[in-house]
Amino acid sequence: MTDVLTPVLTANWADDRAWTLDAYTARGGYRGLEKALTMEPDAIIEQVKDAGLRGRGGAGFPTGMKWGFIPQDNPNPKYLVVNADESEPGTCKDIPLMMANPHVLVEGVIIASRAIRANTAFIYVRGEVLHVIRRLRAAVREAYAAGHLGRDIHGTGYDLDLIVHAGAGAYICGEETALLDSLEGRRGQPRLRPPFPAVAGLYASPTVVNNVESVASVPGIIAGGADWFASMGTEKSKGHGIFSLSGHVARPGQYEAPLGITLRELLELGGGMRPGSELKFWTPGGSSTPILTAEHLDVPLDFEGVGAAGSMLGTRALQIFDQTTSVVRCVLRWTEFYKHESCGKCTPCREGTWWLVQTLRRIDEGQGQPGDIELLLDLCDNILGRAFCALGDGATSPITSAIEYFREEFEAGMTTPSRDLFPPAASTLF
Ligand code: L3W
Repeated sequence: MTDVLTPVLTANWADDRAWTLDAYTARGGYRGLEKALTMEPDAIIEQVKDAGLRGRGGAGFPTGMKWGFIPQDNPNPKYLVVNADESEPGTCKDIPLMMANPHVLVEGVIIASRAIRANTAFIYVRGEVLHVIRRLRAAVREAYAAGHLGRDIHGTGYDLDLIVHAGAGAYICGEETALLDSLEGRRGQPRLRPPFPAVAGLYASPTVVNNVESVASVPGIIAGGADWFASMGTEKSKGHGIFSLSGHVARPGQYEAPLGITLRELLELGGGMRPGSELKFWTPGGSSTPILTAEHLDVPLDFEGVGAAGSMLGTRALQIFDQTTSVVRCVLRWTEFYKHESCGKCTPCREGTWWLVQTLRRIDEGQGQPGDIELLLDLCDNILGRAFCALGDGATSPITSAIEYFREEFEAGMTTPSRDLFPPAASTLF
């Protein structure tokens, strides 16, 4: 596996006013669109399939295949919806990408919309990130003024309107069907799948929902070719991806690298652990993915490699924790988040996350009761696969994996508060 960075989406982040149309175009931006406008929509889909692009929002579903599911014989309008509701704990790639390089997303939206024959597209952004919303809207205005959006784009007869929609700040709205409910003006709660959005999505019409980074990867594929994209990464996990290093590392930040790079290699690029810090545990893709430990430093960070290690690549949000961190307290914090964000639609998630917090809290306070570890595992077992959407499953991942690797810390919580074992003052994170 190569150890070099592959800056594509991040290449211009340090440029002067990188977010403007002029700066983006000066670096070759909108060349992919120029090419895509000369291609048949199906040829665009084929190129994305050939590139092997897989969804960058967590699940890794093949992007071109998803576009190919859009039934073109359905008389309803087709829609593209970009999921920009980034909120998985530790995940911080889409927001900096949209701030620094909004036009690569806008360009990707136009190409993807043309491929699926949509005339209306939406970017659904977290309501809290006002600065991102303003920046995206400014980029969209510039794109309209340049003729990249609107009626008869560059004389091709293709029309596209792009709307930047602000959500109201709920983690559940990052779940694709809850997002669609919210976009329709209702309270965001997940819908039963199937039907998948590709068949019946926004306003019951065929809809592609893609993550920001997935869509932003498309201009490069069209301009550079499927072979160029597929030359990076591994056999089944192709291309470049943004890896977000946070926590006890010397230089936290975004590192764009081929899929399949390892945490060991990324840590080298990020200056290693902080002085005095030793790696204790980490998440490969945000808190919904089972934690891993120092044993897993050489696991290839691709969908297959992380899966074989018992976790998920997820959003490549690598949260790094050292020996001063209480795994119990950390898992409690995450579980409080899931309890707070549970939409309440299904009982296993709504009630289960509440019980998980109660149980974890007493272990954290050194007041755990005999059988509490088994109780936690039983609660997780009753949520996993029984919740309405992935939020419930995700909430169990840090708990079951933390018990697998650090059971003794949970056992210690029968008598000793984790603040005594891991004094908060000793940690730079909590
Ligand atoms: C048509 C079929 N479409 C699947 C589509 C489906 C969706 C995509 C993936 O959860 C994960 C979750 C989080 N016909 C289809 C089909 N599709 N079969 O493919 O679907 P799925 O169900 O595998 O996953 P999901 O519901 O999209 C995403 C995990 O990602 N995650 C969350 C990250 C959070 C963020 C954020 O804050 N931005 O991304 C991190 O690990 O737990 O497991 O489009 O419609 N037969």
